[in-house]
Order: sequence, then structure tokens, then C-alpha cells
Amino acid sequence: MTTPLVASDDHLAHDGLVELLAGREVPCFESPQRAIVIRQALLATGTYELTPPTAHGPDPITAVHDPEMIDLVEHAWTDAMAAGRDPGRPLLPDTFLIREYAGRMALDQLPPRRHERLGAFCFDTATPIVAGTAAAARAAVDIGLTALDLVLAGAPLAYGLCRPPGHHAGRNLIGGYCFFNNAAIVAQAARDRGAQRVAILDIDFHHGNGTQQIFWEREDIAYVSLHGDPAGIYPHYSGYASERGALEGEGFNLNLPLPPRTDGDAYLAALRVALDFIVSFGADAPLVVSLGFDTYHADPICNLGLVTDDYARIGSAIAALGMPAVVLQEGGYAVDALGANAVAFLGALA
Ligand code: OKP
Ligand code: ZN
Repeated sequence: MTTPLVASDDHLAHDGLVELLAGREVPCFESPQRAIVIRQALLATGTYELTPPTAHGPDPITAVHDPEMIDLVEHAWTDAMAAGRDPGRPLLPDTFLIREYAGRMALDQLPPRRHERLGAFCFDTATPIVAGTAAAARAAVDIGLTALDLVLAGAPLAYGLCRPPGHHAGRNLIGGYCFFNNAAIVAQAARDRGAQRVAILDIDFHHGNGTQQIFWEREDIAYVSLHGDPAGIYPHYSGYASERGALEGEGFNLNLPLPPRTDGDAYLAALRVALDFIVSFGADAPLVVSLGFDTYHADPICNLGLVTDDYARIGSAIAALGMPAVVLQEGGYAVDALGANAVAFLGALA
């Protein structure tokens, strides 16, 4: 049996060129080549069926993100071009509207031109916008939603090759290479199509601060994440084990921070805790997996110690839940290893 590999070429035009990392301008780690090599490696196995996304329109995005944030993603580039900015350079924010800027003042006006508001909706300097960004972000959402369609129609597993990734994007916030939160949109869509309880398992190396924020007060959508300890790791301000959700959502958020150089055995032990949490939650929807390969030992911006075989072990452990799964690509920057790691993980999960 073949597994649907939902992908399109719309991501190719989202090439951010540079990010600011520790005060230096460096080439974007989040590159089109990442998705190209994953797609090639999966198709070469002969066990995946390349499936184009179908358009799902704006409503599933509006169900998760605020209108002004969507408007920013859609129009920052065109406003910048209308204002005469260099089309050969990406847009990056340089002036951030952090909470302390306002203090006790009620600041309720934003600059009319969307590219001049970037710092009110973005939390880092690693999330460049170029001409193809909005279309790529929309396509990534459609890829996720199409993967959900296929699983709801009976496929045990569908893989959405989303690019840009999504798990750092909050209700009102872009950042961490993310614009629309693909996994959150898919989880909410599953809910809107009749499921009562949806679980999101995030195995990207980084804490999915955006997904956690979006569902923080929700008891119907549980979020569990394994990630590098935020005490020393991006996104720095969330991901601690003490963050458990609030109000109705209290107890439905689980963070499992991991120390540097965590190996496969220790990772699998933490994953067991995550999977037990998912079992006791009792989802009646497909499991939504935010998948990152930046837990790999040779990832250029991360510090865990997984090897390719570990991804097969992780895939098998998740498969043992017996849940249908919608797997969505997040990070992973060791480009030469992405194909083998994707083949190992998805092959074991299938
Ligand atoms: C996106 B995803 C580390 C800087 C990190 C942004 C990383 C975004 C990761 N010193 N810069 O979760 O893989
Ligand atoms: Zn990551």
C-alpha cells in the first residue's frame, strides 16, 4: 500500500535568502532544497503517491489566526514593493512592539503600510518575507488540510510536505521561519469536521510555542512536545515542563524538555511519556504530528544526538498507538540527511 505524499512546488518561491543569527547575516537554514530532497527520497522508494493539494480557502486559516496577522502575511511584500523597496532583498523586522514598549499606555494604532508593522507581529529576525512567501504559506496550509482529508477518508497515514513550517506561528504572530501554523490549522479543522478531541504530537527539536499559545486554554485540543531545553535553546521563552495550560486547558499541554546530546534511548523514553499522555487523552481524530528532523545529531543549529535508525524507532513507537496520523513537516536542516531520515520515520510509521 502507498502513503500519500502531499506536496506542491509553490514553496520554491519562498526563499528567504538571509536571516540574522547572533548578530550575523547568514544564509537561511530553512531553504527550498530541504523539501526537494525529502520529496525525491520518498518517491525513490516507490511507496509514496505524490498528491497535489486542493484549495481549502481562507476559512481554516481564519479559524486559528487573527485577521490582522493574516493581512500582514498577505500584504507585507506588496506594500513594500509599492513603497519602492528593493525586490531583491527580503523583509525582516527591525523594530519590535514588545509588551514593554506600551507599558501601561493604550497603543492602538499601527502604521498603515503592512511592511512597516512587521515588528508588531514577528518575534525574531529569522523569518524573512519575500515575493513568494504568502503563496507558499497558503500552499503549506492546503497541503496539511489535504493530508487531513485523505486520512478522514480512510488512509491510515498521510504526509504533508509543508514548507514553510508552522509550529512557531501564534494566533497573532509569525516567527521561527513560520507564518501560518499548519498543524494548528489542521487540528482545528479536524475539530470543525466533527472530532471532539484532537491530539498534536510535536517532535521537532524546537518547542512549538505557537501551537502551545493557540490551544493554551483548550481542553479539546491537546499539545505535547519533546524539544531542546528552552533554558539554552530557541525559542527561549517557552517550552518548560511547568507550562501545563490554563483554565479549561489546564493539564492539556505537556512539555518534555531534553538536555543537549540526548540519544535515541533517552529520546524514546521521553516519547513513551508523550504517547501515554496521548492515550489517556483519548482522541477521536487522527493524530497530528509536527515532524522535525532537527533532532538529528548533525543538524547545524540544534544539539540532540539522534541517528537515522532512531527515526524508525520513533515511527514504530507512534505507529503502536494504532491511530491514523496526519504528519506535517516542520524543521530539519541537515539537508544531506533529510531524505534518509524521512524514509526511516515514515516507513516505520506506515
Ligand atoms: C524552526 B523549526 C538558534 C537560532 C534559531 C530560528 C530557528 C527556527 C526553527 N541559535 N533560529 O522549529 O525547526
Ligand atoms: Zn525546529
